[in-house]
Amino acid sequence: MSTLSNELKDMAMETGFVSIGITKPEMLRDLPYGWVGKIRRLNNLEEELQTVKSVILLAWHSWDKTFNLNVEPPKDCKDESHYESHYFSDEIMKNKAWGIVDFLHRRGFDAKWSVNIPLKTAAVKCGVGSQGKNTLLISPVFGPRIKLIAILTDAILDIDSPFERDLCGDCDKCVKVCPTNAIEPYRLNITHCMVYSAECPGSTDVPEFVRKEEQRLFQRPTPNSYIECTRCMDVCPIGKKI
Ligand code: B12
Repeated sequence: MSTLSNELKDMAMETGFVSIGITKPEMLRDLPYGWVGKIRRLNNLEEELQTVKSVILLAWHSWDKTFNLNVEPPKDCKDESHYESHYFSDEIMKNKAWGIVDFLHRRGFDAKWSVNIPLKTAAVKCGVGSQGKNTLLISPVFGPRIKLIAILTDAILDIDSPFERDLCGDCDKCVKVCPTNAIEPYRLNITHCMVYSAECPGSTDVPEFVRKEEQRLFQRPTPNSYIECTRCMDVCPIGKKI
């Protein structure tokens, strides 16, 4: 393995990431780019970094529920330029990823962190884990209780093999635990997921019963914040003791 690939992997582990995989853009050509519901547009790699030659996928162990805290702008905020929202685990990961991006910049490479590419499918291609019945990326060590971020760079790095195994087997705990029955094995009915309901408060594609369950079940520590539902993550037996 090249010294740079090794150095990056060591650095990522020291920074606090728990799993790192690397792949090249050709492996990610047929990923689900485009709009996911009305929430997010997933960009292709070149839209994120035109010179991209390698993709580094980093997983961070999100061991506490509060990492799923979402802080929204005040409801009466009309000024677009002050319109900010923050998702706690994204903020932590971006900070951690900056160190690695900076290291690549100092070596003369182009590099950028991104949460705008399809991270779960990319993580499978990088060998980090499999997509489970809850559609989340399941690490063999930490289960789905990980968050993902990518670093795109023009450095040419050694690539890892894709993850080939299915880790779920006969287990269907995540399918059964969802209060709104949003999960079929390996497929999510997005508009039935309470997280979608919370993230799209004005959207008309969310059924009334889903809105009601979201209002009833979501924890709201302050008027402008809520903790996203993680039932289909929490129930997964893989890696639960860690
Ligand atoms: C949009 C989005 C949402 C939407 C839609 C979720 C979805 N499943 O698409 C909503 C708001 C509902 C949502 C909810 C949640 N999200 Co979200 N979300 C995303 C985002 C931005 C894109 C996801 C995506 O690619 N969707 C596109 C669809 C097409 O992808 P897909 O689910 O992989 O669909 C494939 C499979 O279903 C598969 N498939 C379909 N049928 C079949 C059949 C078989 C047999 C097989 C094998 C496969 C298969 O093919 C589809 C196409 O490839 C990512 C961040 C990112 N940039 O990737 C975070 C992300 C996926 N979310 C994350 C999390 C943690 C959550 C929540 C737990 C909420 C929370 N606390 O954050 C819930 C979990 C709900 C769930 N079970 O998915 C994490 C997941 C970490 C992990 N371990 O995987 C991510 C990666 C964010 C991050 N930075 O870490 N999310």
